[in-house]
Amino acid sequence: MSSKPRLYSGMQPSAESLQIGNYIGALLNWKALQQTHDAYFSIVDLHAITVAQDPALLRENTRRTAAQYIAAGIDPSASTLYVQSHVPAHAQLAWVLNTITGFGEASRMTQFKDKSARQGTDATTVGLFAYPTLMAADILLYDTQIVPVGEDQRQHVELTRDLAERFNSRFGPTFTVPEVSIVRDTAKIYDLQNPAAKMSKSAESHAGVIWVLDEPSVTAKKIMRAVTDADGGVVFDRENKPGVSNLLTIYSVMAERSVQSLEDEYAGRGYGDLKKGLVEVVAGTFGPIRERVQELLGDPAELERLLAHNAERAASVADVTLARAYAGVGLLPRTSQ
Ligand code: ATP
Ligand code: LTN
Repeated sequence: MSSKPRLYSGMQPSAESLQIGNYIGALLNWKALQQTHDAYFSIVDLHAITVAQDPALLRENTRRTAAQYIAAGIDPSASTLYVQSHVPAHAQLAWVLNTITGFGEASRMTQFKDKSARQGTDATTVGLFAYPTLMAADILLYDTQIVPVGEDQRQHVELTRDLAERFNSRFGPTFTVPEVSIVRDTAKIYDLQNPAAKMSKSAESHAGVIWVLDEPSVTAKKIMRAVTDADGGVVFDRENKPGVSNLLTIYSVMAERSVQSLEDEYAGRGYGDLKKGLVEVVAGTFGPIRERVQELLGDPAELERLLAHNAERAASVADVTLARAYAGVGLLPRTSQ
């Protein structure tokens, strides 16, 4: 086993393209963490089907999500990047965890409360209710020590800790109790048309969303039309100049430069110049990523071979933990014939 701490995170294959907020808030962070951790990243397709999905699109978005993560710097030979449904142990352990999870406990999950309130009782499935126990299975199967997630997922990781402790005390030491690591200091990116709202894949209008896979001319138009203010000064001031501050944040992360150096460079030059500079920087970063994504998607057999290889690596760890959990609760092992 690697001496690096074990890390686990996941993302849903819920769109054709990632948006720049995913790139800055999640991907860059994972790319850095994979250097210092034994990292497992899964594309959580079983979680995605807890809300209705078009089957052909889900398959395509799963490939595209994998391709974008690889193209953007997740190294599939250093990190175990795989598709959740390729490792059956996830669904198997989730079932066992369902049997030690209280109905009231699961009912208190705020993501479930929000999503089910939005969808109504008829569209709310048992699968959506069990979303957190499947996530707990993801984490516990790999003896995970660290789970980097956004604040919205904290409650799910805390449930995972409770379930691990409960299982261990009832059935003997089986699971590593993971630590949650909230990704705080990564920049939050706002919608270009509405800098009060977080940029998001599921935004109602796409006019203020920068997609990783958009044509550079489309991205350029969106940046040139980004909402700013009447003041004209290129100065970071989140409160009074949210639009300009958001552009400066994106520019600073993408160009690996300080906001101060950008303020100095663009002092007295106006927003048009700042936007043009940002267009170039975004095109410079996303251009090669888009090309690499096209290459990877152009050879689906190779991409699938790579994912299958990583799923095997994941399964060899997950199966050992599952066997321990099955034995713990008293399931009779099937002996070989
Ligand atoms: P959805 O609209 O479907 O909720 P999303 O684009 O908001 O999707 P998620 O799939 O919920 O993003 O999150 C994936 C990862 O990207 C998470 O780690 C999240 O913290 C990060 N992320 C998403 N949007 C932003 C943003 N605007 N700024 C910074 N990080 C973000
Ligand atoms: N629910 C998470 C995705 C996710 C995950 C995980 C994150 C599924 N399984 C295990 C960390 C660890 C989300 O919506 N961001």
